[in-house]
Amino acid sequence: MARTSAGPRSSWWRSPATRALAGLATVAATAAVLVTAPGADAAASTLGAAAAQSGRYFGTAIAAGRLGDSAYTTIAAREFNMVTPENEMKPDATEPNQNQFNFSSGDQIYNWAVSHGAKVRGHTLAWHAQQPGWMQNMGGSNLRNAMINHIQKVMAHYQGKLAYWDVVNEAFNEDGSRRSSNLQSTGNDWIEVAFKTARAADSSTKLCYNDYNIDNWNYGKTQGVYNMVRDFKSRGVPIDCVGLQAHFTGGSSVPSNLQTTISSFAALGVDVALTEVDVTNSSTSQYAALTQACMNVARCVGITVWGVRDSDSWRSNESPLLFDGNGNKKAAYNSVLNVLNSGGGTPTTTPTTPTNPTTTPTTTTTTPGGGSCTASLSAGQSWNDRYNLNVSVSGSSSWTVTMTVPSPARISATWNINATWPSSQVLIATPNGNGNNWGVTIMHNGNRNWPSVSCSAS
Ligand code: 9MR
Repeated sequence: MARTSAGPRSSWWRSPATRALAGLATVAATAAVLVTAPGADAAASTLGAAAAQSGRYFGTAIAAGRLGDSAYTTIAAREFNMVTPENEMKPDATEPNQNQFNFSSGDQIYNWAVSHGAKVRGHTLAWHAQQPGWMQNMGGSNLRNAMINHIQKVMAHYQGKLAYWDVVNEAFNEDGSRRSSNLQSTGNDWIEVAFKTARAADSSTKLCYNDYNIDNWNYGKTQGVYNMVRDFKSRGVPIDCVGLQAHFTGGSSVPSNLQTTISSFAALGVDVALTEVDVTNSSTSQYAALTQACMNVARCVGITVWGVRDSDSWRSNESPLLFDGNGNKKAAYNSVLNVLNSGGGTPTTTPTTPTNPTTTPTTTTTTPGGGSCTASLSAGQSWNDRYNLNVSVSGSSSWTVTMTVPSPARISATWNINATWPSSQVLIATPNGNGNNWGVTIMHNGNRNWPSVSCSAS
């Protein structure tokens, strides 16, 4: 962290254009060094310094309870220039009793971070989980007002100090609809109220929406969040950034279209960050791929891993971080460092609309009554127990698709259709007024054969 703590530490804070120019300057300077001083080490040797070369940050989650562990703090201070409190700025920590605030653990982390040259990312103000007991039992206008008061008071305490705030966390279902919660029950506008309250409370910090499983562009939840951000930007609701948690643990892995997701969000005019990264068994190829995906998008501002050593991880049994339990650098550390040192580019394409499925493994067309339609399937994200399929219907806009999954597989979720269920293996889908691209989640229960589909136009 020494390299980035000298002088004004604002490199990752600059505009993309400025950062791009700085990147060119870095290349020029590096070339000059190589000519005049052969053998000089042009590559940065820590994650934070390497990321700073392209104007980005590299961060970690920090737990207050571990700040007394010198092995932990030595690594954290050396490697990272952004810090997210793992639990200490969540509502149950900061407002344990209504309107009585406790910032002791949050401040401990904040003070440790800034004294070691790191910035801080606040996490999180409004969330269905980790609410204090008094809030869990609330609803209606009492809860709405309590949420507003919480945001105002917590942001006032940290006014002017934090680089980013996760204003709202994890508010969507896997199918792209809103997650039901006491906050959602106060009205669908609760998220925009949270962001407007946050902007009024502290205009100096960047306001983020943060969620998991929004890494795969062809996924209902990703599209749900994307549509919300697009809507907010079009209506002037203040939002500055989107955090892709990027937990590639518990059976998920880095999707091949991660860069498309990042660049698509960025094209809406928000910063994008990978905010809680971990990868099962620290796959070097997956760590390199996610780092490269961020580096390839100018507005991907940084990457945060969700803990320092494997033993610090919420999923320590998957050994998903960059340092082992003894604090040694793992192979994945080097793969990330190498990609960071290779420099950042800009995306060649910045898609602004969802990509359509590119493969059509199953297509069936029927033409009753003269109309015709075609249903095309393509694979979406998959996990150990389930997978998603995207469906695109072309031809008539008045269609009925019948999908039959092979027993014992079952369809567990759908998005963007009106659905009826003649049996647990059969889905009948009709348009819900939201276009012709939709999808399903299938629990395969051991049978991974594709479902059959037929399309009927009327
Ligand atoms: O890592 C956090 C763990 O210590 C807590 O017990 C848990 C409780 O909800 O939250 C973990 O952090 C979560 C983060 O705040 C939001 N995204 C998912 C993270 C992992 O569960």
